[in-house]
Amino acid sequence: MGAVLYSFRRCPYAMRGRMALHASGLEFEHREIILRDKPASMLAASPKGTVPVFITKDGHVIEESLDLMHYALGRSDPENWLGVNPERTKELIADNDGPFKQHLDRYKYASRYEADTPRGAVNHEHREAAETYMAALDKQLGSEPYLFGKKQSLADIAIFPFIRQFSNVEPDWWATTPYQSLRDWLARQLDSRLFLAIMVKHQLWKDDSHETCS
Ligand SMILES: N[C@@H](CCC(=O)N[C@@H](CS)C(=O)NCC(=O)O)C(=O)O
Repeated sequence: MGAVLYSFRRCPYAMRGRMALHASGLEFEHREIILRDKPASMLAASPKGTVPVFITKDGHVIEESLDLMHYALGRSDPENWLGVNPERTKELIADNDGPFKQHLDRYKYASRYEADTPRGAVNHEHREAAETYMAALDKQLGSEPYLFGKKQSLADIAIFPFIRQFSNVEPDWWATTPYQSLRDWLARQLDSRLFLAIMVKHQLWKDDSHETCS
């Protein structure tokens, strides 16, 4: 069997994995899933039930998006994304995946975290708390197009899908924020050929419709 990726189109973790796979040129079969109905074959490979899940052609299971990025780029990294400022990259991604993501979830899905909060409500305290990270990224960008200067690297790719999610909660508010460099950076990434390529729509994967008779 060839390599397989289980993915969900709108998941920011899956997006970063797909971008690294795309950049590396590795071949794999894309299996699109929905989170409320995960295929048994995915759960058999990775019982923790999150996407992305990548199964290499040797049957090795990669179930963390950052591991997948490192795996793919470790195979082939034509633009040298891994070589750029690895220490600072690690810090920026840790801030994203840790405190920023916590605030993002609590801002966007307030009802999941607070009793008596209507579905669809947002929490502006968490939006405000998340802004510390926006300000840090904006400062990191300065007047450069990417986080580490003129060249895109792992940090940009790993982080922007989450900023996209944040910016989409209240787009009118986002448009008024003072983080001009960050807003330009996000717009640049969303417009990129790489992002458009990994956002193409796939048919939903169903285990049973692919079973063969024997
Ligand atoms: N640490 C994981 C997190 C992946 C993750 O949480 N993905 C979400 C979707 S964006 C998921 O699959 N959640 C499971 C669910 O909602 O059932 C990674 O980096 O790959």
